[in-house]
Formats: sequence, C-alpha cells, structure tokens
Amino acid sequence: VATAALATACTTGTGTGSTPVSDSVNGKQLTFIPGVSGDSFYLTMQCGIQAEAKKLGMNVDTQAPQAFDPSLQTPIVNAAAAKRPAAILVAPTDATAMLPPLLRAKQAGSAIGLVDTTLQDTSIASTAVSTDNSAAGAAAADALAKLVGEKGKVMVIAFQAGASTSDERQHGFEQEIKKYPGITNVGAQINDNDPAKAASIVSATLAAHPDLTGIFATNQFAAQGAATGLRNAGKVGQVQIVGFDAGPVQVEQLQQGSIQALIAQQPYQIGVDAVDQMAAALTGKPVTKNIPSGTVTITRDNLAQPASQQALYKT
Ligand code: T6T
Repeated sequence: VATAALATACTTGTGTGSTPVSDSVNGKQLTFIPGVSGDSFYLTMQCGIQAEAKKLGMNVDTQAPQAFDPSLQTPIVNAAAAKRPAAILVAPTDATAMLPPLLRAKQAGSAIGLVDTTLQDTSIASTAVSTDNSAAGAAAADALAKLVGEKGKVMVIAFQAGASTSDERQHGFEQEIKKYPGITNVGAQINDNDPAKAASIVSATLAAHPDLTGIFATNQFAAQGAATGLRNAGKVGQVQIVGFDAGPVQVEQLQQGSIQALIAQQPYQIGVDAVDQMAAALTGKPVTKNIPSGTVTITRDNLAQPASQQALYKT
C-alpha cells in the first residue's frame, strides 16, 4: 500500500466539527503520531485531523512508526517532543510502555491527546477519543454468534497484547460470547499485528479444531491474515470471520465472501473530535475528558445501505 498516495487523498470525509474557527490556536503546531504507517484506519483519522486543524488554522505534521511497536513509537514521541509542538495527538501502541515518553513530552510543554488506543493512566492526557472497544468486541460476538447459528467452536485473534484496543475488544468479545450456550470459545491467540502470523495461527487452530466455525479478528491485519489462513485450508465461507475496520481491503474481502462481517469504527470523526478538544485545551475552554464513539456492523447484505456506505474508511 502506498502510504503517500493514500495520505494525500483526503477529500471525502463525513465528520463534522463543533468548535468555531478560532484565532487563538491559529498557527499552533499539532503533531499526530498514529500506531503505524500505511494503515487505512489511521490514514482516515489523519484526514479528519487535517481537515479540522485547517479550519482552526493549526498546522499538522504526522510522524508514524513503521510497525505497531512501542520500541519504534517511543523515539518518534521523543523526537516530536523535542520540537515542542503545542499539542501531540497519539495512539499509544502499548498502554504501559508509552506512558513514560508521553509524560516527558507533556513535561516538555506539549498538551497530549489520546486517539484510538489509550494509556493505563490517562491523567497526563487532556482528552481521550476512541471507539468504545469493549462494546465493539461484544458487537463482534453477537455478529459472529448469528453467523454461526449460535453453535460450534470460535476463536479470537488478538492483534497485540498490551494495546488497549486489542485487549478491550478481546475481553468484550469473551464476555458476550458466554451468553451463547451452544458456542465454545477455544481461546485467543496473538498475531503481533502481522497478517502472516494470523494466517499461521488459523492454520494451526484448524489442525487442532477441524470443526472450528468462527473467528473474531480484532483488527484489519488480523482479519486479512485470518482470511488467508482459511484460503490456504480451503475453508473460505465454511468458517465465518468477523473482522474489524472498513478500509478498501476489508470491503473487498467482504464482497468476495472471505470475511462475513466488519465492525467499522469512525476514524475520521475521532480525528475531528480530538482536534476540537485539543484546541479547547490550548485555549482554556472546557474539555471533554473521554469521547467514546460507536461502530457499525457491516455485512454483504447491508453494505449498500447508506449507514454502511457512510461508515467505510475514506482516505
Ligand atoms: O483497528 C485499528 C485500531 O483501532 C487499532 O488500535 C490498531 O489497528 C487498526 O489501526 C487497524 O489496523
């Protein structure tokens, strides 16, 4: 995926900002540090951030790690902090490991806003804007239960232990799936945000449980790899996949029938809301500490409907 090409195509966002244009943040610098580069979720969020910042006269630079990894994100936070931007919007790749560098960035004078993922201790942040990931995990469980006819064996592919979104989606799913007595959860495995690893996890799980009926893949790379694993085993369509995110690759997989449902987040609006909150924080206005956003469950049947079309990621 060509990051630059996707990143420059911010034309079709649907979010709405609420903060009026303000001279007081005019010219201030905002640095966006996503979890990883080249990811349609973060690229869509970047579009929302850029559009809203432009309205307010703020300048945005984006610095993304090459992999979803706190050891790669930490030097990026450090380098950003050294330039003392007015605000840093960051998706921490680990809820614990990213706290010290972000605390130092705050101490150096930048206001911190959390987008998507969060920290174990959010007191350093002005605001945290994200999907309600526990609720989204529960929605995934309900969608998968329906697809498998409320029976059989299911598994979870958690994309990264320690990343709040992965942990919360997994736990939300695990709690909700217990409500279906006909379903056995054979457990969660971690793919380290690597599609190839997700594919081999699926192959190994199918060898141990040839009667597997469903997979919850907690983000787009987990879902991508899960679909590959099923293809390798000749089980596409026999084992149902509920994936996360609604970028172009996921939509194609949904249309082809290798994934049966997508839990779409609202990355563009998360970006817009986060910029508004940081602008408020920088000008001493009231700030909302937590903004949870919802999801839309997209299937092939409802893909054409406006609610689904509206939810697709639009970089
Ligand atoms: O699912 C999103 C994001 O919410 C998560 O924290 C990391 O993975 C994605 O960016 C999708 O690849």
